[in-house]
Amino acid sequence: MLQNKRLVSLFCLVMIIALALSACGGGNNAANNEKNKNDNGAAENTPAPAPPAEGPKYNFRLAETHPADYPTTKGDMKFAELVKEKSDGRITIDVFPSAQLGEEKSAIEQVQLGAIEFTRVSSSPLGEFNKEFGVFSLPYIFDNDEHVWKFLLGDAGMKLLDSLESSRLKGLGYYTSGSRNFYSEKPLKSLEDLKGLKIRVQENQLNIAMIDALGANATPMPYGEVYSALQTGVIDGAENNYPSYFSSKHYEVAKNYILDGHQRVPEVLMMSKTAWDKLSPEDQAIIKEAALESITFQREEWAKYEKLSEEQVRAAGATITEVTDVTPWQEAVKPVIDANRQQYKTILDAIDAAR
Ligand code: GTR
Repeated sequence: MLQNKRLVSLFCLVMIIALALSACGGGNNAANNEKNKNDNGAAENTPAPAPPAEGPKYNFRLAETHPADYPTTKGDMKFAELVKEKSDGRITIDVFPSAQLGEEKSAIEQVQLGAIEFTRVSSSPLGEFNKEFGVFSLPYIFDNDEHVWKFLLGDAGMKLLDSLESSRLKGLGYYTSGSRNFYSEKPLKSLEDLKGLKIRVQENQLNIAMIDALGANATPMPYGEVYSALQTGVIDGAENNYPSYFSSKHYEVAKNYILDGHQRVPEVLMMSKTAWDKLSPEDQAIIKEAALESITFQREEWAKYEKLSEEQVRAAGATITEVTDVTPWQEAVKPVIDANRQQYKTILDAIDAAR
Protein backbone atom coordinates (compact mmCIF):
# COMPACT_ATOMS: atom_id res chain seq x y z
CA MET A 1 0.00 0.00 0.00
CA LEU A 2 2.72 2.37 1.11
CA GLN A 3 4.74 1.28 -1.89
CA ASN A 4 1.80 2.14 -4.23
CA LYS A 5 1.36 5.57 -2.67
CA ARG A 6 5.05 6.30 -3.18
CA LEU A 7 4.79 5.25 -6.81
CA VAL A 8 1.76 7.55 -7.35
CA SER A 9 3.59 10.49 -5.72
CA LEU A 10 6.65 9.86 -7.86
CA PHE A 11 4.52 9.70 -11.00
CA CYS A 12 2.81 13.00 -10.09
CA LEU A 13 6.17 14.67 -9.49
CA VAL A 14 7.48 13.54 -12.88
CA MET A 15 4.31 14.86 -14.57
CA ILE A 16 4.59 18.24 -12.82
CA ILE A 17 8.23 18.62 -13.88
CA ALA A 18 7.40 17.61 -17.47
CA LEU A 19 4.55 20.15 -17.62
CA ALA A 20 6.69 22.91 -16.12
CA LEU A 21 9.46 22.26 -18.64
CA SER A 22 7.13 22.35 -21.63
CA ALA A 23 5.56 25.61 -20.39
CA CYS A 24 9.00 27.25 -20.09
CA GLY A 25 10.07 26.13 -23.54
CA GLY A 26 7.01 27.52 -25.29
CA GLY A 27 6.34 30.65 -23.33
CA ASN A 28 9.43 32.82 -23.51
CA ASN A 29 8.08 35.31 -26.02
CA ALA A 30 4.87 36.64 -27.44
CA ALA A 31 5.62 35.29 -30.88
CA ASN A 32 6.02 31.75 -29.54
CA ASN A 33 2.78 32.07 -27.59
CA GLU A 34 1.11 33.16 -30.75
CA LYS A 35 2.61 30.23 -32.63
CA ASN A 36 1.51 27.72 -29.96
CA LYS A 37 -2.00 29.09 -30.07
CA ASN A 38 -2.09 28.48 -33.80
CA ASP A 39 -0.60 25.01 -33.50
CA ASN A 40 -3.19 24.11 -30.88
CA GLY A 41 -5.94 25.77 -32.88
CA ALA A 42 -4.99 23.83 -35.98
CA ALA A 43 -5.02 20.56 -34.04
CA GLU A 44 -8.50 21.25 -32.63
CA ASN A 45 -10.18 22.52 -35.79
CA THR A 46 -10.05 20.13 -38.69
CA PRO A 47 -9.75 20.60 -41.60
CA ALA A 48 -6.59 22.65 -40.94
CA PRO A 49 -6.22 25.98 -42.76
CA ALA A 50 -3.36 26.44 -45.25
CA PRO A 51 -0.07 25.95 -43.39
CA PRO A 52 1.31 29.25 -42.07
CA ALA A 53 4.50 30.62 -43.62
CA GLU A 54 7.64 29.38 -41.91
CA GLY A 55 8.88 31.32 -38.89
CA PRO A 56 7.46 33.08 -35.86
CA LYS A 57 4.43 35.37 -36.01
CA TYR A 58 4.44 38.92 -34.70
CA ASN A 59 1.86 41.63 -34.24
CA PHE A 60 3.52 45.00 -33.65
CA ARG A 61 2.29 48.54 -32.96
CA LEU A 62 3.39 51.78 -34.61
CA ALA A 63 2.78 55.18 -33.00
CA GLU A 64 2.05 58.13 -35.32
CA THR A 65 1.15 61.72 -34.41
CA HIS A 66 -0.72 62.64 -37.57
CA PRO A 67 -4.22 61.58 -38.67
CA ALA A 68 -4.83 58.68 -41.08
CA ASP A 69 -4.91 60.77 -44.28
CA TYR A 70 -1.58 62.55 -43.60
CA PRO A 71 1.40 61.56 -45.82
CA THR A 72 3.56 60.22 -42.97
CA THR A 73 0.70 57.98 -41.81
CA LYS A 74 0.20 56.81 -45.37
CA GLY A 75 3.94 56.02 -45.47
CA ASP A 76 3.62 54.03 -42.20
CA MET A 77 0.71 52.09 -43.66
CA LYS A 78 2.60 51.35 -46.85
CA PHE A 79 5.50 50.14 -44.71
CA ALA A 80 3.16 47.84 -42.73
CA GLU A 81 1.64 46.53 -45.95
CA LEU A 82 5.07 45.75 -47.43
CA VAL A 83 6.21 43.98 -44.24
CA LYS A 84 3.07 41.83 -44.27
CA GLU A 85 3.55 40.99 -47.93
CA LYS A 86 7.25 40.16 -47.63
CA SER A 87 6.69 37.98 -44.55
CA ASP A 88 3.73 36.13 -46.11
CA GLY A 89 1.46 37.51 -43.44
CA ARG A 90 3.64 36.46 -40.48
CA ILE A 91 4.52 40.01 -39.40
CA THR A 92 1.68 42.49 -39.00
CA ILE A 93 1.99 46.09 -37.85
CA ASP A 94 -1.00 48.07 -36.61
CA VAL A 95 -0.62 51.81 -37.18
CA PHE A 96 -2.11 54.01 -34.42
CA PRO A 97 -2.60 57.53 -35.88
CA SER A 98 -3.51 60.84 -34.21
CA ALA A 99 -1.19 60.40 -31.20
CA GLN A 100 -3.40 57.67 -29.78
CA LEU A 101 -0.34 56.09 -28.17
CA GLY A 102 1.01 59.43 -26.92
CA GLU A 103 2.70 62.60 -28.18
CA GLU A 104 6.08 62.23 -29.90
CA LYS A 105 8.34 62.55 -26.86
CA SER A 106 6.37 59.90 -25.00
CA ALA A 107 6.24 57.67 -28.11
CA ILE A 108 10.05 57.79 -28.37
CA GLU A 109 10.40 56.87 -24.68
CA GLN A 110 8.00 53.96 -25.07
CA VAL A 111 9.85 52.71 -28.14
CA GLN A 112 13.16 52.94 -26.24
CA LEU A 113 11.65 50.77 -23.51
CA GLY A 114 10.16 48.33 -26.02
CA ALA A 115 6.58 49.02 -24.84
CA ILE A 116 5.75 50.11 -28.43
CA GLU A 117 7.74 48.51 -31.26
CA PHE A 118 7.64 51.26 -33.92
CA THR A 119 7.13 54.97 -34.28
CA ARG A 120 7.45 57.69 -36.88
CA VAL A 121 8.61 60.97 -35.39
CA SER A 122 10.21 64.23 -36.40
CA SER A 123 14.02 64.54 -36.07
CA SER A 124 13.55 67.58 -33.87
CA PRO A 125 12.18 65.90 -30.70
CA LEU A 126 14.42 62.93 -31.55
CA GLY A 127 17.38 65.29 -31.16
CA GLU A 128 16.75 65.35 -27.42
CA PHE A 129 17.35 61.58 -27.29
CA ASN A 130 20.23 61.45 -29.76
CA LYS A 131 22.27 64.65 -30.01
CA GLU A 132 23.31 64.01 -33.63
CA PHE A 133 19.71 64.46 -34.79
CA GLY A 134 19.73 67.98 -33.39
CA VAL A 135 21.56 69.01 -36.55
CA PHE A 136 18.25 69.22 -38.44
CA SER A 137 17.00 71.88 -36.06
CA LEU A 138 19.80 74.21 -37.16
CA PRO A 139 18.16 76.81 -39.43
CA TYR A 140 18.79 77.31 -43.16
CA ILE A 141 21.33 74.48 -43.54
CA PHE A 142 19.64 73.01 -46.63
CA ASP A 143 18.98 74.78 -49.94
CA ASN A 144 16.01 72.70 -51.07
CA ASP A 145 14.38 69.28 -50.94
CA GLU A 146 16.83 67.80 -53.44
CA HIS A 147 19.71 68.84 -51.23
CA VAL A 148 18.08 67.22 -48.17
CA TRP A 149 17.55 63.91 -49.97
CA LYS A 150 21.01 63.82 -51.47
CA PHE A 151 22.33 64.01 -47.91
CA LEU A 152 19.80 61.62 -46.33
CA LEU A 153 20.24 58.83 -48.86
CA GLY A 154 24.02 59.21 -48.97
CA ASP A 155 26.52 57.49 -46.66
CA ALA A 156 26.42 60.21 -44.00
CA GLY A 157 22.62 60.17 -43.83
CA MET A 158 22.52 56.39 -43.47
CA LYS A 159 25.31 56.46 -40.86
CA LEU A 160 23.30 59.00 -38.91
CA LEU A 161 20.30 56.65 -38.94
CA ASP A 162 22.53 53.86 -37.61
CA SER A 163 23.76 56.10 -34.79
CA LEU A 164 20.30 55.74 -33.21
CA GLU A 165 21.38 52.30 -31.96
CA SER A 166 23.31 54.00 -29.16
CA SER A 167 19.95 55.44 -28.01
CA ARG A 168 18.24 52.02 -27.93
CA LEU A 169 16.48 52.77 -31.22
CA LYS A 170 16.82 51.23 -34.64
CA GLY A 171 16.54 53.82 -37.42
CA LEU A 172 14.82 52.33 -40.47
CA GLY A 173 14.36 55.19 -42.90
CA TYR A 174 13.56 58.85 -43.45
CA TYR A 175 10.35 60.43 -44.71
CA THR A 176 10.04 63.91 -46.11
CA SER A 177 8.52 66.89 -44.30
CA GLY A 178 9.06 69.84 -46.65
CA SER A 179 10.10 73.11 -45.04
CA ARG A 180 8.88 74.91 -41.95
CA ASN A 181 7.49 78.47 -41.92
CA PHE A 182 6.15 80.81 -39.25
CA TYR A 183 2.49 81.63 -38.69
CA SER A 184 0.48 83.86 -36.41
CA GLU A 185 -2.88 85.56 -36.10
CA LYS A 186 -0.85 88.80 -35.97
CA PRO A 187 0.41 90.20 -39.30
CA LEU A 188 3.61 88.48 -40.49
CA LYS A 189 5.08 90.28 -43.47
CA SER A 190 8.73 90.43 -42.48
CA LEU A 191 11.31 89.39 -39.89
CA GLU A 192 10.47 92.58 -37.97
CA ASP A 193 6.92 91.32 -37.37
CA LEU A 194 8.24 88.29 -35.53
CA LYS A 195 9.92 90.41 -32.85
CA GLY A 196 8.53 89.86 -29.36
CA LEU A 197 6.01 87.21 -30.42
CA LYS A 198 5.57 84.06 -28.34
CA ILE A 199 6.21 81.21 -30.76
CA ARG A 200 5.55 77.55 -30.08
CA VAL A 201 8.44 75.29 -31.14
CA GLN A 202 9.07 71.53 -31.24
CA GLU A 203 10.69 70.22 -28.08
CA ASN A 204 14.38 70.70 -28.81
CA GLN A 205 16.84 73.14 -27.19
CA LEU A 206 18.18 74.36 -30.54
CA ASN A 207 14.75 75.67 -31.47
CA ILE A 208 14.79 77.90 -28.43
CA ALA A 209 18.15 79.34 -29.50
CA MET A 210 16.86 79.89 -33.04
CA ILE A 211 13.73 81.74 -31.88
CA ASP A 212 15.78 83.90 -29.48
CA ALA A 213 18.12 84.82 -32.32
CA LEU A 214 15.12 85.86 -34.44
CA GLY A 215 13.97 88.20 -31.66
CA ALA A 216 10.91 86.19 -30.57
CA ASN A 217 10.20 84.09 -27.46
CA ALA A 218 10.12 80.31 -27.72
CA THR A 219 7.51 78.12 -26.03
CA PRO A 220 8.24 74.41 -26.52
CA MET A 221 5.10 72.26 -26.29
CA PRO A 222 3.68 69.03 -27.76
CA TYR A 223 2.03 69.29 -31.17
CA GLY A 224 -1.42 68.29 -29.91
CA GLU A 225 -1.62 71.30 -27.60
CA VAL A 226 -0.83 73.97 -30.18
CA TYR A 227 -4.34 74.61 -31.57
CA SER A 228 -5.87 75.54 -28.23
CA ALA A 229 -2.76 77.48 -27.19
CA LEU A 230 -3.15 79.60 -30.34
CA GLN A 231 -6.87 79.95 -29.80
CA THR A 232 -6.59 81.07 -26.19
CA GLY A 233 -3.63 83.36 -26.84
CA VAL A 234 -1.17 81.38 -24.68
CA ILE A 235 1.09 81.70 -27.73
CA ASP A 236 1.05 84.19 -30.61
CA GLY A 237 2.22 81.81 -33.26
CA ALA A 238 3.92 78.61 -34.26
CA GLU A 239 5.81 77.21 -37.24
CA ASN A 240 5.37 74.21 -39.46
CA ASN A 241 5.16 72.95 -43.04
CA TYR A 242 2.07 73.42 -45.24
CA PRO A 243 0.65 69.92 -44.57
CA SER A 244 0.78 70.30 -40.77
CA TYR A 245 -0.45 73.91 -40.90
CA PHE A 246 -3.43 72.63 -42.86
CA SER A 247 -4.19 69.25 -41.26
CA SER A 248 -3.94 70.59 -37.68
CA LYS A 249 -6.30 73.46 -38.68
CA HIS A 250 -3.86 75.96 -37.16
CA TYR A 251 -4.64 78.23 -40.13
CA GLU A 252 -8.08 78.79 -38.58
CA VAL A 253 -6.51 80.51 -35.56
CA ALA A 254 -3.29 81.85 -37.11
CA LYS A 255 -4.06 83.01 -40.62
CA ASN A 256 -0.77 84.76 -41.51
CA TYR A 257 1.83 82.40 -42.94
CA ILE A 258 5.28 83.61 -43.96
CA LEU A 259 7.38 81.37 -46.19
CA ASP A 260 10.86 81.82 -44.71
CA GLY A 261 11.61 78.06 -44.88
CA HIS A 262 13.85 78.11 -41.79
CA GLN A 263 14.09 74.34 -41.30
CA ARG A 264 13.80 71.10 -43.22
CA VAL A 265 13.40 68.52 -40.49
CA PRO A 266 13.22 64.95 -41.82
CA GLU A 267 10.77 62.47 -40.38
CA VAL A 268 12.24 59.23 -39.04
CA LEU A 269 10.71 55.76 -39.07
CA MET A 270 12.22 53.65 -36.33
CA MET A 271 11.92 50.52 -34.24
CA SER A 272 12.67 49.61 -30.65
CA LYS A 273 16.21 48.20 -30.51
CA THR A 274 15.00 45.62 -27.98
CA ALA A 275 12.33 44.34 -30.40
CA TRP A 276 14.76 44.50 -33.33
CA ASP A 277 17.35 42.37 -31.50
CA LYS A 278 14.80 39.60 -30.99
CA LEU A 279 14.20 39.23 -34.74
CA SER A 280 16.02 36.77 -36.98
CA PRO A 281 18.40 38.33 -39.55
CA GLU A 282 15.85 37.39 -42.25
CA ASP A 283 13.03 39.27 -40.50
CA GLN A 284 15.32 42.23 -39.85
CA ALA A 285 16.05 42.34 -43.59
CA ILE A 286 12.31 42.28 -44.39
CA ILE A 287 11.69 45.24 -42.07
CA LYS A 288 14.62 47.25 -43.34
CA GLU A 289 13.75 46.64 -47.00
CA ALA A 290 10.08 47.51 -46.47
CA ALA A 291 11.03 50.76 -44.71
CA LEU A 292 13.34 51.85 -47.51
CA GLU A 293 10.78 50.90 -50.17
CA SER A 294 8.03 52.91 -48.47
CA ILE A 295 10.06 56.14 -48.82
CA THR A 296 9.24 56.73 -52.50
CA PHE A 297 5.54 56.25 -51.81
CA GLN A 298 5.64 58.66 -48.85
CA ARG A 299 7.40 61.32 -50.93
CA GLU A 300 4.79 61.04 -53.69
CA GLU A 301 1.97 61.31 -51.17
CA TRP A 302 3.73 64.30 -49.65
CA ALA A 303 3.97 66.17 -52.95
CA LYS A 304 0.22 65.73 -53.54
CA TYR A 305 -0.80 66.66 -50.00
CA GLU A 306 1.51 69.68 -49.86
CA LYS A 307 -0.15 71.09 -52.97
CA LEU A 308 -3.62 70.35 -51.61
CA SER A 309 -2.75 71.98 -48.26
CA GLU A 310 -1.58 75.17 -49.92
CA GLU A 311 -4.76 75.35 -52.02
CA GLN A 312 -6.97 74.68 -49.01
CA VAL A 313 -5.41 77.25 -46.68
CA ARG A 314 -5.45 79.89 -49.41
CA ALA A 315 -9.11 79.09 -50.14
CA ALA A 316 -9.86 79.42 -46.41
CA GLY A 317 -8.47 82.96 -46.46
CA ALA A 318 -4.94 82.56 -45.07
CA THR A 319 -2.55 85.38 -46.01
CA ILE A 320 0.61 83.89 -47.49
CA THR A 321 3.75 86.02 -47.68
CA GLU A 322 6.73 84.97 -49.80
CA VAL A 323 10.20 85.92 -48.53
CA THR A 324 12.11 87.25 -51.51
CA ASP A 325 15.37 87.73 -49.64
CA VAL A 326 16.11 85.31 -46.84
CA THR A 327 19.54 86.84 -46.09
CA PRO A 328 18.45 88.94 -43.07
CA TRP A 329 16.89 85.84 -41.51
CA GLN A 330 20.04 83.82 -42.14
CA GLU A 331 22.22 86.56 -40.69
CA ALA A 332 20.07 86.77 -37.58
CA VAL A 333 20.54 83.06 -36.79
CA LYS A 334 24.23 82.89 -37.70
CA PRO A 335 25.28 82.97 -34.01
CA VAL A 336 23.27 79.76 -33.46
CA ILE A 337 25.08 78.01 -36.31
CA ASP A 338 28.45 79.34 -35.12
CA ALA A 339 27.85 78.18 -31.55
CA ASN A 340 27.03 74.65 -32.77
CA ARG A 341 29.35 74.27 -35.74
CA GLN A 342 32.02 72.43 -33.78
CA GLN A 343 29.61 69.92 -32.25
CA TYR A 344 28.03 69.09 -35.62
CA LYS A 345 31.13 69.58 -37.74
CA THR A 346 31.22 66.14 -39.41
CA ILE A 347 27.51 66.16 -40.30
CA LEU A 348 27.50 69.81 -41.39
CA ASP A 349 30.48 69.09 -43.66
CA ALA A 350 28.60 66.15 -45.18
CA ILE A 351 25.51 68.36 -45.63
CA ASP A 352 27.64 70.98 -47.38
CA ALA A 353 29.24 68.31 -49.55
CA ALA A 354 25.77 67.10 -50.66
CA ARG A 355 24.96 70.56 -52.04
C1 GTR B 1 5.28 68.06 -38.01
C2 GTR B 1 5.84 66.67 -37.81
C3 GTR B 1 5.27 66.07 -36.56
C4 GTR B 1 5.48 66.98 -35.37
C5 GTR B 1 5.04 68.38 -35.68
C6 GTR B 1 5.38 69.37 -34.57
O1 GTR B 1 5.82 68.63 -39.17
O2 GTR B 1 5.49 65.86 -38.90
O3 GTR B 1 5.84 64.81 -36.37
O4 GTR B 1 6.82 66.94 -34.96
O5 GTR B 1 5.62 68.84 -36.89
O6 GTR B 1 5.60 70.53 -34.89
O7 GTR B 1 5.38 68.98 -33.40
